[in-house]
Amino acid sequence: MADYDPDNIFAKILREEIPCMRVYEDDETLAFMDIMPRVDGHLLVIPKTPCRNVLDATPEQLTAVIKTVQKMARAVKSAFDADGVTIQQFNEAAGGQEVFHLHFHVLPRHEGVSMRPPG
Ligand code: D5M
Repeated sequence: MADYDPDNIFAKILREEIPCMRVYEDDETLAFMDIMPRVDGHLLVIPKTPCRNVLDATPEQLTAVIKTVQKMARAVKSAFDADGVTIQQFNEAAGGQEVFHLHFHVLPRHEGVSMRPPG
């Protein structure tokens, strides 16, 4: 298992070294808007403590993050009057992960509307 890089982008966001559009935080987690949104309202949820991905996460980190994911999923479904919500999560480069701090994508979805391509 690769190490946690304390200089990854989300660690810098947590240290407020780079800005983000914060939508929610509590003692253990932070939610902010994705800088490359694949649908309107696309946000990310991360733990405040170092964690590379699900493969490295403690039960406490997973519990805290999934509780915030559920809160955010309900919030964006209501705020964007969505028909559903996609929750995505990637682990390691081969699994599609690009930023190596645990994060879940929360995407409000509307019937018949596709996600925009990445990038
Ligand atoms: O993709 C990482 C996700 O993180 C991708 O959707 C873009 C997003 N991203 C990258 N940098 C930022 C900043 N600075 N703010 C907000 N969102 C960001 P994944 O493949 O899940 O690792």
